[in-house]
Amino acid sequence: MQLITLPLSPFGRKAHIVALEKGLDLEIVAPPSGLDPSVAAKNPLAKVPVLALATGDALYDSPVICEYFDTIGNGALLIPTGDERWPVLRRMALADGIMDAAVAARQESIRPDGERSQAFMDKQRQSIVRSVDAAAGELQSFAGQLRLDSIAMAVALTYLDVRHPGIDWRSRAPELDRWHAEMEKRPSFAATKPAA
Ligand SMILES: N[C@@H](CCC(=O)N[C@@H](CS)C(=O)NCC(=O)O)C(=O)O
Repeated sequence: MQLITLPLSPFGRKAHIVALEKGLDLEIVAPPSGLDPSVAAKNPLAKVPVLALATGDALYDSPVICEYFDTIGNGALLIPTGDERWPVLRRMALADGIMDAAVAARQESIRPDGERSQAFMDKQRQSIVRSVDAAAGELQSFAGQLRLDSIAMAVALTYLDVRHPGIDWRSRAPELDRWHAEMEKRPSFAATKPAA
């Protein structure tokens, strides 16, 4: 299996961490950009990550890839079954939403002068801050167990550090900060740490 992703993509990192936690062998392939034809040929949305399967089929987007890894991999389920499933998926959506807003704000910030919208970037930043506060408010619900929600949230916070160092989420949420620091020590996180 090949995971086609970009080095700083938080969605790709989340999927890669899930594969490592589930003991799966994965080849990481980095296209020159998300718009590379090699990506669009497998995912018409032209976004990474894309999982290229040995059958020639491809899977996207990252929640689908993560659930696939959870299904075929070893060890405890990262997406539980039964009633516990839904809050885990909701919190993963919260973390993915932080990533979406952070990626959108970053892309807007590098548009040429005159084309950039401060209002758009402010809206994304407000969404990020509100969502970090919400995550901090329910930290006890996901801190205790390694699941898809905790993996996604830790990845989202690291992506903020890399792309939005001006968003001081740590002083807003010191307990989230302590938990995040422990998550980043896991071998799967250390092996996928984005270069600053
Ligand atoms: N919902 C998608 C989001 C993927 C996404 O936004 N990927 C970004 C990189 S972090 C991308 O490929 N952007 C390329 C583009 O928008 O042109 C997922 O979870 O996989």
